[in-house]
Parts: sequence; structure tokens; C-alpha cells
Amino acid sequence: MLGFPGGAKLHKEAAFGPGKGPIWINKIQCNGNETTLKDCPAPNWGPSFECKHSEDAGVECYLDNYRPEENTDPESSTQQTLEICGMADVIFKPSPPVAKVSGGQTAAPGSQPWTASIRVKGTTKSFHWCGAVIISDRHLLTAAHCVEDYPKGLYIVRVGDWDQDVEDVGEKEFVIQTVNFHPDFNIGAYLSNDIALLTIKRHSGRGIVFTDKVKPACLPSESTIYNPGTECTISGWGSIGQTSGGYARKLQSAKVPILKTEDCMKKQVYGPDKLTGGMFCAGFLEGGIDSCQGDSGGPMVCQTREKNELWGIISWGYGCGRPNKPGVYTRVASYIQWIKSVIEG
Ligand code: 4AZ
Repeated sequence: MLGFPGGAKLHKEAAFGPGKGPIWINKIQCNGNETTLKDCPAPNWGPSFECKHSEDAGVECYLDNYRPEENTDPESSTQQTLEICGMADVIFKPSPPVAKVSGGQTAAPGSQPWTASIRVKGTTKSFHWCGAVIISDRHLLTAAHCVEDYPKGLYIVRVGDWDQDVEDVGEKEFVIQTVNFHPDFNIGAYLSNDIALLTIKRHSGRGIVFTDKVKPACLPSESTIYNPGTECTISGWGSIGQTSGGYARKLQSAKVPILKTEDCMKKQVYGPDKLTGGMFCAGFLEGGIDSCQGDSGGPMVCQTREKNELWGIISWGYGCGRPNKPGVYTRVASYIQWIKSVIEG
């Protein structure tokens, strides 16, 4: 916060104008009490060629509680797994909507028991980084782009969480044993095949123990038809406002409809070249409810005959909740054979 006591606001995409010279850091997450950027957990210092100056980040720091008005303009497997996957004990209970660009709501605890978080270890504590989805007692799926920046030893997988700032009952952390990237990740189109399978290390001889707050999601069948208009649930601790860099403290969830790929490939949306067969779009072309930064890697589950199946993994989008820029998801049904082959070794 550069010594300013009133908090900070993050601005993306060169809001203060593009910089010049080498780009030294790609992803960084600071606590706010560091004295230099170098103290923030981000080991990959060095010129980064993946970013453009049009993506430069800016931070606005506040004196005391002075804040300019928030901009609310939307423009700005095992047998056990098979039996219990996809069943939440708590029915999603809508609460009054609050003003958030992502448009989601705080999820009822236990309503998304498959939603896990990937955290990055800092010097004194860990930080939320991405979402992930439990699919068995040893395995989670996430977005490949979520686990490419750091060595696997710097990540922690947390299951059973709801309020990130307190230790919830039944919350557990695991170390990652292996990260399996999809072999065709980022081949061809940017973020193509954005899926990775994590195997966690057993903790005191046990994998993930399933409880009312911790359960796997079911995998869809390979032949699942992604019908436009199907309403599915996304969840995560990602950013809840386009203008706020802060992540949600409590798990958020929202319902979004699957969009026609044809509509998503229109030139005013993403055009024909950005979407591959392993992707699909969901959300609202008029803008509003959407996944956002920090949600990626997390689940989109769709209800089929009383079960929740993992149809999508939150992957990318231009901004959050912008008109004609819906969320893009990894199409899990296209990767069932790969997932099974990795799990079965
Ligand atoms: C992200 O940066 C991200 N609106 C995830 C999802 C969306 C945009 C960005 C979709 O992780």
C-alpha cells in the first residue's frame, strides 16, 4: 500500500496507460504489509514475454477511508466416488442480492462441497490463487493455467472451506504430489485444453475424507450434450467486482446458462478463432453475472437427475460481466478419456 493506510484498488489492462521496458512480473499476490514488491509471493521474477503493456496493472492507494465512488457500470474414480459424487446436503438458499459485478451470492455452506481452492504459500500465510474441483479422494481438476506459474511445492489445496479468513469445521489442506497438465494445453489457441489433474499427497495415511461439507463432483459422460440454455452453477472465491482487486472472503455461487457456441464465435463476442472444441461459453451476452479472476480452475456443475455433474472448469474471459464477453469454460466431457487414463495410471 506504499504506506497509505486506507486500502487499495486494483486497476487492470493499463488503466493508467501502458508502461515501457521489460515486464518484470506476471502474477503477484501481496498481503499489503510488505515493504517492497519483492516481499510478495511471486518467485518468477524476470522479464516476462507472455504479457503485453496493454495488460499493465495499476494500484490506487487510499488515504484513510476516502474512496471515489465504486463504478458499478458493467462495462467497466473409485466405487465410493461414484456413489456419493454430486450430492450436496444443503440446498442452495438464495439470499438477497448485493451489488456485485459478478452478480453472484454467498453460497450456503456445504452447497458446493466439491469446490476447493488452490492457495500459494507466502512467507507467513497462504493466499487464495485459483479454484479446483474434487473428483475423488486423491484427485482434483483445475485449469492448467492455474498451476503453471509456480513449482508444485508452493501450492496448497484446501477442501471444505467456506470463509477463507477463519478455519471452518472440516476444512483441510493437502500438499500436491503430482500435477498432470493436459498434453495439448496452450497448443494452437491460447488457453486451449486448459485442464490439469492434481493428485494430492495422503495426510496421516488418508486422502480427502468425504463429509457433509466435502464431496466429489460427478464426471459427465463423454456423450453429454451441452444444450444452450441449460442453467449451471459456478462457484469460487474470485473477485466480486470488476473494479475491486479483492477476492471474496466467503464462497460465492451463481447460475449461468450455457450459450450457443455459434453465438459466442460471433465477431462482436470472441470471434471464430479464440474458441476451440474443448471450450464453451456460458453467461449473459447482455453482461452481469459471470465468473471472474480467481475463480478459474473452479467448477461449473450442472444438475442431471438429482446429481451434480462437472460440465465445465472456469477458464477465461475478457474482464468479468461485460456485455458480449461471457465466461469461457473448459468442456470437461471432452477430456473424460484423458482424466481416466491419468487416474488409472
Ligand atoms: C481469470 O482471470 C478469469 N469472466 C476467469 C474467468 C473470467 C475472466 C477472467 C470470465 O481467472
